[in-house]
Amino acid sequence: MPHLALRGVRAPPEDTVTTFADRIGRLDSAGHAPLYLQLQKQLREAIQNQVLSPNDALPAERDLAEDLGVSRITVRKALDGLVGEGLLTRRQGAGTFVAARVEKSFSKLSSFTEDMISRGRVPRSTWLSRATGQVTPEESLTLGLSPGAPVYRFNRIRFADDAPMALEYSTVPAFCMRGPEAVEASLYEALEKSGHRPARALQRLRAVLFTPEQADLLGVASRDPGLLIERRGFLRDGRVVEVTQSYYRGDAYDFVAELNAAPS
Ligand code: 16G
Repeated sequence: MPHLALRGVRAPPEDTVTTFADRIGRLDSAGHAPLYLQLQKQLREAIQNQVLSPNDALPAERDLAEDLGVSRITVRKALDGLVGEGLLTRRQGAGTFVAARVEKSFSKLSSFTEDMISRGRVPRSTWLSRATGQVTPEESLTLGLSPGAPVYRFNRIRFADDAPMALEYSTVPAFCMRGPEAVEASLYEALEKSGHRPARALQRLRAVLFTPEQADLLGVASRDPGLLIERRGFLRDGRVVEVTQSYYRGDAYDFVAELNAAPS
């Protein structure tokens, strides 16, 4: 007798059906934090712990709201914030996805290490050099130091999950830390420990073509496009604590910024 059942097409048993809310964790409607902030936290953690992977689609806002038992406005507000941070991306007509390229907020004063960890990536660096030096006449203006003042220089290749992402050349005044060895995995961690993490920064972004030497270090082709961001970080009292030139791979990074219309 022919076997008529369709093989492999079987509804999963009731208790194995997991909704999106089960994957990211439910919200606590009795909790103190506003629901949109709770949702942002759950999504951030899901991305960081790789429960959600790059390019994963989020359910439609309406479905997500229903699944979580919150309003669509709450969902919209939570997602807007994470799009602004660069963790999620919206594709016209297709929905909201976990960002695959590194979408970095242009207005957030975060470190490379923090940026990668928040995306579930493992940051690492190799040293090109880590040395004590003196301010050049040209640098003295940007750093606000007298020519000849001692500085530390940190030149690194920055990796995420073993993929080279950026070249970084940082100079910090010597008053910021006890010596160049104070910086191990993260410059900002070292600055934070000594109470000199920048509280404000100015950034300039420019398109560049990688030189043969830079391309070699990053494992890309010579004259491939890159983004040069120069960051000048300041303490609250106005002293400059960092001048860094970061050369990011153009094929791996998007810089995003949220803009608000001036109040009328
Ligand atoms: C980021 C910063 C860079 C800073 C570095 C510290 C931009 C454009 N640049 O790459 O200025 O020096 O982080 O990272 O965001 P670390 O603490 O991981 O060493």
